[in-house]
Amino acid sequence: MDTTGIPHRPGRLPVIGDLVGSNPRTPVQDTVRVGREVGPIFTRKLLGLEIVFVSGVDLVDELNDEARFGKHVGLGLRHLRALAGDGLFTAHTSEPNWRLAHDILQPAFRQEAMRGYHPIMLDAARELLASWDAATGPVDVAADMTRLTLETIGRAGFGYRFGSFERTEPHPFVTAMIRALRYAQLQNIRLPLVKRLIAGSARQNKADIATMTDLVDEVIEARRSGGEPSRDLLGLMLAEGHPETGERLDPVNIRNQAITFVVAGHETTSGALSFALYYLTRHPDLLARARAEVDAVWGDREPEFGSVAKLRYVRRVLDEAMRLWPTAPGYSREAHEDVVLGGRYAMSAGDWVLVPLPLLHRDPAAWGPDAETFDPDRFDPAAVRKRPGHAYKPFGTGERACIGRQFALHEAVLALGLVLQRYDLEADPDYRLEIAESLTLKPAGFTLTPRVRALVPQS
Ligand code: MNH
Repeated sequence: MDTTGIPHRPGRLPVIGDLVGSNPRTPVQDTVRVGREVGPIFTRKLLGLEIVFVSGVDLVDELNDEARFGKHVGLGLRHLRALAGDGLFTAHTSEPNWRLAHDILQPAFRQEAMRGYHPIMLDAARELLASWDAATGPVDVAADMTRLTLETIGRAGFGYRFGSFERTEPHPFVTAMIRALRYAQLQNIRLPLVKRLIAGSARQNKADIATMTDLVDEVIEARRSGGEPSRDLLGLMLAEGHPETGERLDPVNIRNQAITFVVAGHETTSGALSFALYYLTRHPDLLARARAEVDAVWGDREPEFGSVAKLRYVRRVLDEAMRLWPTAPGYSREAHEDVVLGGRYAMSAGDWVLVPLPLLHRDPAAWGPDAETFDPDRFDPAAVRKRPGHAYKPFGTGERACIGRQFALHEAVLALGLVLQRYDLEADPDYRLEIAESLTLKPAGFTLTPRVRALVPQS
């Protein structure tokens, strides 16, 4: 798009653009730094690639208008198509398979469907608790939350156990997935050095994708040939047609969806849990309040389905953690037609911009002067009503918003509640938040020492 008149950081150089001061390992955090200086709309130019970022709540409100804009599959997503094809996350809205799969899978993600996943989620959470019970020292929080969420989506989606808590080395699928995701991300970096690196690992990438598709194909085949029929995601995809037309998903698309759900369905939730635990241990008063709620609502019992949504404060803690560090840190919007954004910035049909969520979520216009402080009370219903609706979008927007939102929230509130119910948590007071960026964000090197509480109150 025509970027004249859109601010950028001072000191842009010919050819390399804003490359000085940007780190390929921390693109999101770099963008946050730049946006604080020159937002609410700005560009960053890295070598030949100039990206427009829109982070102010009023402009984002316009971008979220589904009549004029829609999801853009570009940048972070385009190269993931090698892995996830026309799966829901990476499909173009114009591909018929997007709506077909969306309509077939939607029922599996309604709030009511969570009742069926609840015992499976509990089962995975019990493994986390068992491993923390046995821990004799600090545990790596992000690693263990990732074990938990991977087990949850594997079982709830496909009846498959990755065995994350029994392994010291990650499951081969996970190793392949992490490498393939990194490979896809590197494709966006135009440095000659990086290009050579990618060229050198093309064969490995092919093998990694094969590792993933082979496992998925095996699981599907086992189910097809006489496995127990089940109403999990896989069962639904194999058995159900479109609610109106009866049309079915084709086998390649089912495979793409399976890979999509594993990839999209665990790292984000894991990061959200990890950031929530980080902030709670930094704010003992808030931790005490969250735990008091768990004790009051659950007592010492294992929670049944209906009692999870009753943890209102625990939910707000997660909401607030995802405000400061939205673990899926952005989404892209593409103009359907020629438009003028904010009365000033001309976009032609097909032009696209990126919404960096950590900046939107800290826009003082919506969040006030103390936007950087962690305060779950921002998500009291009364406070929410006072804010513009588009100030908080951790699950994206419109028809392409996250289909797994209810799933993630049920899983995360359940897990955080169980951890608070069972443990006193000791954090390293010297730990300084460091954020690892891949497709998602996570606190790096954050450990906790969990100790089973002396007395879990009866209720
Ligand atoms: Mn999820 C899309 C964030 C958990 C499956 N997810 C999105 C988008 C965001 C997002 C943002 C929109 C991206 C875009 O516009 O390009 N998702 C999250 C977060 C969590 C999360 C922050 C946890 C916290 N997501 C989950 C879980 C699942 C899942 C759990 C599956 C079980 N997400 C998806 C799928 C899509 C998606 C599938 C694509 C939906 C579509 O476009 O139709």
